[in-house]
Amino acid sequence: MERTFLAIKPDGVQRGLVSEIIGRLEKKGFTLVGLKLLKPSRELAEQHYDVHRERPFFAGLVEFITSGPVVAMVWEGDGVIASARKLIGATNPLNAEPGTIRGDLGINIGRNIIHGSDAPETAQKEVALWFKDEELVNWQPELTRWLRE
Ligand code: D4T
Repeated sequence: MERTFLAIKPDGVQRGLVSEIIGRLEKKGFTLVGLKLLKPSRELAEQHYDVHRERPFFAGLVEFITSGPVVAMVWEGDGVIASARKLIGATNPLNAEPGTIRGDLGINIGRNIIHGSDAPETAQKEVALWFKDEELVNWQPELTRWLRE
């Protein structure tokens, strides 16, 4: 079953948006299989954003992500990687469609509330970076037959 890594960034946690965001994913029908609150180390943040190392916003991004609590999550379901990206919306919240998390709840690219893996390879890498195997729970919601034909 497909899995993705999602993280509510410090702005989302500070603004009290954790339940709103988790609620949207639950209501969509995806399954939460990993969840923890942490203040990421600089090393973890730099590894997570390694592809952006040479970009001008890298230092600020690492500073921001390490500044406060992050809710790190793994969600499971058919097509969850692409679907979660759609639920999240465009990187710049001002360009994100209404109805998406960033479109409804944000106004600034440096405070865009949530991260979501963008492809199967990154999802696999990010799940392994943020979670140990034993921190993930294999379970089947009882309502699966009401969600999937
Ligand atoms: P993440 O990775 O946080 O889910 O965001 P996206 O996948 O939507 O966007 P991204 O990787 O291009 O950017 C990562 C992260 O950097 C911040 N950012 C980005 C920023 O502060 N200034 C910028 O100009 C850009 C492009 C926002 C998200």
